[in-house]
Amino acid sequence: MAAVSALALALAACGGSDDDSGGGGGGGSDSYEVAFIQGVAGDEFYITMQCGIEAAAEDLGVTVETQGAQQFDPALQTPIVDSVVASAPDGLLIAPTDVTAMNRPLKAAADAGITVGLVDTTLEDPSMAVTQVASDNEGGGAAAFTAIQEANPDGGTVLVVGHEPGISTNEARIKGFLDALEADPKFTALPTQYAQNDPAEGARIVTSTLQSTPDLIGIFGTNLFAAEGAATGLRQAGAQEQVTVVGFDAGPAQVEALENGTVQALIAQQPAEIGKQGLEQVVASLNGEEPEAEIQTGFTIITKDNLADNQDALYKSDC
Ligand code: T6T
Repeated sequence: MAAVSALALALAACGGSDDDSGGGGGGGSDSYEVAFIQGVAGDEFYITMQCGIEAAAEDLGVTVETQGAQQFDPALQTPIVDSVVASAPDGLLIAPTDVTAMNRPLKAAADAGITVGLVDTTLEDPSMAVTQVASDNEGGGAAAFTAIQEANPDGGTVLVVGHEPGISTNEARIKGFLDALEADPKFTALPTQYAQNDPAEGARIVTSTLQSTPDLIGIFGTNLFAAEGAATGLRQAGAQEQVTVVGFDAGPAQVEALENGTVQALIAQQPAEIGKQGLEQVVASLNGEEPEAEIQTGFTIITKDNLADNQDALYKSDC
């Protein structure tokens, strides 16, 4: 497997505002109750975010309760939002699972007087939220292409395995990747396919693509489940030597795939920081301060070679 070059190995604290000075921590937050609704339960990205939120809540003297549906599905997330609205917390932090379908329930939350903050994902109309905190998703997609490009200077055919249409991060990462790819005529992208957040579907997509496109040289998995599935499919097809895989996120299964050489680079987000800053901004707003409307956090490109130095960037399975 061609190695990812030193340039691609560089830490990419891209676009990241590490400035956490804007708000929160003010007095009077002792009695605030904030609900955190994950995009999906059991996903190490959101577990790590929960850890960041809980640590910040302790510092701020805020009570936080976390919930998440069993699947990324607005039909499952909506009743959770509705029940949170009925319980009338002061604030709500949420990673909405669909850019359109989650608008109505979140508008209802804001109309009920709940201070809403968006973490990770966004909406078509996020105007009901006082703050949005997310990674530089387009930048991460572009960095994923650069890693594949540098490992394959002669170019070739690549596949994007997306997580799910309708989730804002899916669209942004694919856009960043394809915009960068279009600038290099040596590369061609196959039509994007979607793992639907199911690693088994990601694996199936990759094994069938390798049959129809045996000269495939690169795969971009846009989230934890897509990347995990891509790595499994590649192993099943015995094509690890031929294909460079770059995946968003850095959960334990992905780190294992990096260690065993199936995956060449991971774009690790900063979920704990996203959660912490989201909570700080919601509390700032509750305290009558002006919250930051948009905060973009950075990412780290992790490879086998720099893994030991980047243990802090890996996601957690529990706090
Ligand atoms: O990649 C993260 C998150 O940023 C995205 O919105 C959905 O998938 C993850 O939770 C990883 O599974």
